Amino acid sequence: MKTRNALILTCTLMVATATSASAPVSAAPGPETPAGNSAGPGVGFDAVVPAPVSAVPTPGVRYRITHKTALYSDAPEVGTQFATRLRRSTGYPIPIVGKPPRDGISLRLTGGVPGGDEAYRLEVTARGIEVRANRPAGLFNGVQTLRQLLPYAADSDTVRPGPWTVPGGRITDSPRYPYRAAMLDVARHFFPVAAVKRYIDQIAFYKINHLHLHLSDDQGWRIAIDSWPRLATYGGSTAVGGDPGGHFTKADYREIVAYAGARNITIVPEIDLPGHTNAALASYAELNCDGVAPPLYTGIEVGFSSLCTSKEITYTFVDQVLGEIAALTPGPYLHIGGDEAKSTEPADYRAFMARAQASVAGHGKTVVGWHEIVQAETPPTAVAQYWGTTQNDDAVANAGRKVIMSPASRSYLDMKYNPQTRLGLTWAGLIEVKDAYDWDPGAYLTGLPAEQVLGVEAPLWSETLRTSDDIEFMAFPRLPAIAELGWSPYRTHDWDAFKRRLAAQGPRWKTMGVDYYRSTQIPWPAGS
Ligand code: TNX
Repeated sequence: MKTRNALILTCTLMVATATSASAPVSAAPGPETPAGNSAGPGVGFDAVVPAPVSAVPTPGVRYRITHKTALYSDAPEVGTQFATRLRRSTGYPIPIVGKPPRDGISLRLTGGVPGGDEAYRLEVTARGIEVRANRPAGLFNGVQTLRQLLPYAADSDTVRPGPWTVPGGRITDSPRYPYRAAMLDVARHFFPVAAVKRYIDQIAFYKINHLHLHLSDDQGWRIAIDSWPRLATYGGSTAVGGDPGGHFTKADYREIVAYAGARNITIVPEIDLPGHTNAALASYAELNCDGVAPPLYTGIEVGFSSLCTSKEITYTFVDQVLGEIAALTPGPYLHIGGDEAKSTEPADYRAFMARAQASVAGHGKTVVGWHEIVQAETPPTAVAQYWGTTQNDDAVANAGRKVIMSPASRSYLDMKYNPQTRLGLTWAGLIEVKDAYDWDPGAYLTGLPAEQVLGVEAPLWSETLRTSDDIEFMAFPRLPAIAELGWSPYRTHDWDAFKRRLAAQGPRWKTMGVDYYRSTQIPWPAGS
């Protein structure tokens, strides 16, 4: 069988340069650790990912979280999450109090922080820690930074000895782009709610603020649709390789949306149209031009399926499905795929996409589509997601539409790191950490005006992935690289600095049980 691997063979072999581990460091910061700005190795102001806009340590100053430390928050959800986390690892009570404490942590919506809803200011003095923001999203982001200033053990699920020291200083921070996303393909293999929540926790730590869920494909339909129930019950019954299928009930989906929302993440649901639809075509014979339902599909070939663009029932189907998804989704975007419609004639593709986009608008949402969508007429608000392997695509660059940058040869988390990587594909090349990091989304696509870039996304396709361990191994450490491209000002872009900051994440992932790829490009601390 021809697979994607055979489709694009230009795969540059990156030779991973072995970097010797830096000075041995211990994961147990304490008074013996070097004095100055750091509460311990890898937890200083110079170890935060994504790099903040400005971080100024106060030499010699530190705050210590103790059994007396209390927490105040103007955003109850953000405060509760952080206090819960601290209680688990420190064993301290960390009471939530009604006004900013004298000795403690204050998360305050004071306004006046430059940089918008997601911006924050963080100040650590000997007396306490204060995060200020305009909106809860900013406080959430500030807390993620604060977590990286704490000793590694602070993210443990069990009580650890401490001490719980935070280096003194001030951080002022806000994002480069409003859209910073990860994508999870739950169609090729299904991942249950718990696995999606686990990934949400992991990506939120790096200030990712959108999770694109690829909910339907040839191999499976993963969301219950009341008006077309067989999509989920039959179309969702299998997966790649004959592995078990599954689908989200509407209650499951709402649970994911709420969980994500509490972590500053907007869900972007994708129903891939008009290709990548075998699961739907298998579920309902009337969606096929010949009226015959094909069998369910468990291979990884692409481009063979298409909805029947000449049948009116197809548009009823599309409108009802998108209507139900829109009703479940508080975020502004509906992703309608549009990629690799190799079995749809170009004219039919354009006509179909025009109507599908009208449906999206009719349900009050903004269209996102893979970049092929620019071949159809799009409303001015439509967003194209670039997934090409080159830096040249005039049709996308000149479309006058916002673009999400997810170039496959840089940001596809399902590409292997090296020829030996046990998971993943290679059609877009091998992607080592440096390849994932070392590009500029604002200047990557030739001719695309910088202001047209809405942000970045790191898609994770799941043809070869079955478990959370698999997800984590492919996403870490590349996801934080893409997250940094989305958040940090480009003037902070520096591979040598990044790899040191990234190295400091290793012990955190180890503490959290995240199964990451120990790239030889990164000087991981000993023992991580
Ligand atoms: C391309 S990128 C696809 C997916 C595959 C992926 C595998 C895009 C829009 N389509 O259907 O899962 O490659 O890497």
